Amino acid sequence: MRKNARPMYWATAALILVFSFGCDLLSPPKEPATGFTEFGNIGELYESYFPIGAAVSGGEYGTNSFTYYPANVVSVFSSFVAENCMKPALIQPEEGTFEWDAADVIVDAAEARGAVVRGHTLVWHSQSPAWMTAGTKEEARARMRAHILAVAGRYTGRISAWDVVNEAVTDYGYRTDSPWYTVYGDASYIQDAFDYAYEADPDAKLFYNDYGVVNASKRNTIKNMITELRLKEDHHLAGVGIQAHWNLNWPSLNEIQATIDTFSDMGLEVQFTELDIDVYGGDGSIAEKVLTDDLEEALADRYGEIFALFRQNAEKITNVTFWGIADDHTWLNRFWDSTYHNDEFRQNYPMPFNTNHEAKRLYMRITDF
Ligand code: 9MR
Repeated sequence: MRKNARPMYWATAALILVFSFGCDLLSPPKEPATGFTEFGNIGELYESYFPIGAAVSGGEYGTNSFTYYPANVVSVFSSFVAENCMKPALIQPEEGTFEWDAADVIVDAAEARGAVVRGHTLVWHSQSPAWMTAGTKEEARARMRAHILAVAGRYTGRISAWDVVNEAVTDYGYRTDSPWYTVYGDASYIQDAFDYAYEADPDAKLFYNDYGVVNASKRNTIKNMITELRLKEDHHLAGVGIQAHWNLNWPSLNEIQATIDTFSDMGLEVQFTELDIDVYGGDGSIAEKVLTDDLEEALADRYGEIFALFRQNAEKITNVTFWGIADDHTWLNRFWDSTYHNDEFRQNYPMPFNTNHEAKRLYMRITDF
């Protein structure tokens, strides 16, 4: 038995070796094959078109994008926006208690780089503390004014554009279940928000920001809201922020063009404020993907056609911002089927940099024109 044990051992070991080597060859790479460590500065390359921005963290939830990402990655952006820390629930969690640190980090870091800052957001139905809209309309109204004067007032002259009101409509009309709509009893809170933002910072461009704007019904609803509330004529509206949470197939370039033209024809600026391409199209039933060569190429084609369209419309577009920097930090890793899955993770690939913080092929494509 002992004599036979040795050949048996080697045969098994050899088999294991061959098997695992073969598996290595067959299994997909853990990281994309195409990570570019040298890349052009997209902010500079687009300087004559529009600023190129990224949503960042300033230390809230433990991450400061300016120290977390390599310096050569962060420095390609010419515009920054707070992904979370300027939202009402984070910046004024309790009445009169302001958490400025993370927001200050972002504004200071952006200025030190000569980048502009978008402010996001002053009035929203989500991430809004309950105390702010409690009680009577006049109480809520006074709190809204105090909030906007404090937040927009702190950064007067330092914010290029404020998302004054975020997501106030559905596809067909006002979002009547927003706590702001509820406590006011109508949509006039939107007018107040713009008036207070102008009072706080008359130099900032004041924006209405929303998702799904490329859908004809939502686009028309927003157009009707702007007209009905006389936001441009009487309340200092400068432009519409199109969030651009899109995917590989939707929306069509025609829909994007029609959306740009709709608001530009109203005399408004257009900004693409939260751009990302979801490779799952929001479908939770699709198994986690690997960033293969084909997927890199599909993303590069998609971003390539979108940025070509943006460049063609440069006179109407005044900012294009990615909703993040790299694939390791994106809300889309936890969002599918229209729901946040805080305890689950599915790697998505919407950002210009990969999880190793190398430029993806899409980055090379949109900087090659
Ligand atoms: O990316 C943000 C995520 O980290 C937050 O958990 C989430 C809370 O609602 O908000 C995300 O940002 C949203 C933005 O503020 C408004 N448009 C939709 C964005 C993605 O949900």
